[in-house]
Amino acid sequence: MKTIFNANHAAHRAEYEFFRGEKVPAFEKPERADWVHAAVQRAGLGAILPPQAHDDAAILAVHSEPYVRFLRGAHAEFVAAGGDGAVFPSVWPIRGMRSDVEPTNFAARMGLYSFDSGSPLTAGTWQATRSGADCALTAVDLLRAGERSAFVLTRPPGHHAGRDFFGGYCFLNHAAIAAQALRDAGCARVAILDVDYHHGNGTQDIFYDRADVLFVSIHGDPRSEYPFFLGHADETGRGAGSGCNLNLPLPAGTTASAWFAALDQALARISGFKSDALVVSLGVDTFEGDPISHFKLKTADYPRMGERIAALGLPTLWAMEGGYAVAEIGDNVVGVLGGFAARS
Ligand code: SP5
Ligand code: ZN
Repeated sequence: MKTIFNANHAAHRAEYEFFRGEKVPAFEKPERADWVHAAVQRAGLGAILPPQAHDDAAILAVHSEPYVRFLRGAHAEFVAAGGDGAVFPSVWPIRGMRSDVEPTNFAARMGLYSFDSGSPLTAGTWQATRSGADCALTAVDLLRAGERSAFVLTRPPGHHAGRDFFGGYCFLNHAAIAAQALRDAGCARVAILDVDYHHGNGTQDIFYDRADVLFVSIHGDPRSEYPFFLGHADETGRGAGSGCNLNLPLPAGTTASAWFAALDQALARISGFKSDALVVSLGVDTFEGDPISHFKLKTADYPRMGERIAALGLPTLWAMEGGYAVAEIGDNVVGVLGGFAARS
């Protein structure tokens, strides 16, 4: 399996994030991608390639133009107004307020286009996530050329970013960009499987009304786990997309047996959808040693995850999402990909 590596990932680098009003060291840090890169090399998974440049059209197919314009210029705007370091939102348009009028005030626009204060926007955030989109689109090109799978190794992650908002360390939704690009390349139906510990609220947001893209997510129950306000089992899609969204929330403390039972349910739904391709949002924050998550998967469980997913027999694009602070994320990611490659 080929890996498309975002060598610009470290342009996004924040010292701190806010957690319950406290400044804490950032969990989503550059070492994460370096650990995974080293593990890919160590395991001999396959060639590691740079991305090819792609224009903005594929990004604008899933994100709104005002959001992309804001994101691209946000940090420079902050600096021009005298700011330095990372910028965080501080005010949001809650229920009953207007989000249809873009304010001129910078702090107000930070809030309009975000949903949490835990996602530092830094000088290099745009460059890093924009290169991540190029990696995702390069992986789509590889599948179009006949590869059975490709791995997008990038950070910051993407699955919490919606059509017009960032949050959860995510800015552009690389998995969604890839899924839409596969559709535009001629796949009639595309399935997205999100195995990150956290519900992929951004991806769900983007495809919730759509019958051509199935979204399936296994995650910590949002009653107690981030992102809290989406990811419940009764969210099944809307309008034409009714029945094309499946959430499988599991309680904190879930171990491998229950997690893999949910995976079987997820795979049965994907198999019935008869898609032409699969995009996997691959977060390994389901690991028992993850510092911010509460599932109990062990390193030995990850190859089995890849093997089960391979049984779908679909061309598969893997996009790197979460998994934090421990070097095991490299072995866990490569475990999944190696398990998949061994069975396909
Ligand atoms: C892509 C992804 O996995 N995003 C996750 C965003 C989670 N944001 C909330 C972070 C909460 C940090 N909790 C610190 C607990 C320390 N014991
Ligand atoms: Zn996560």
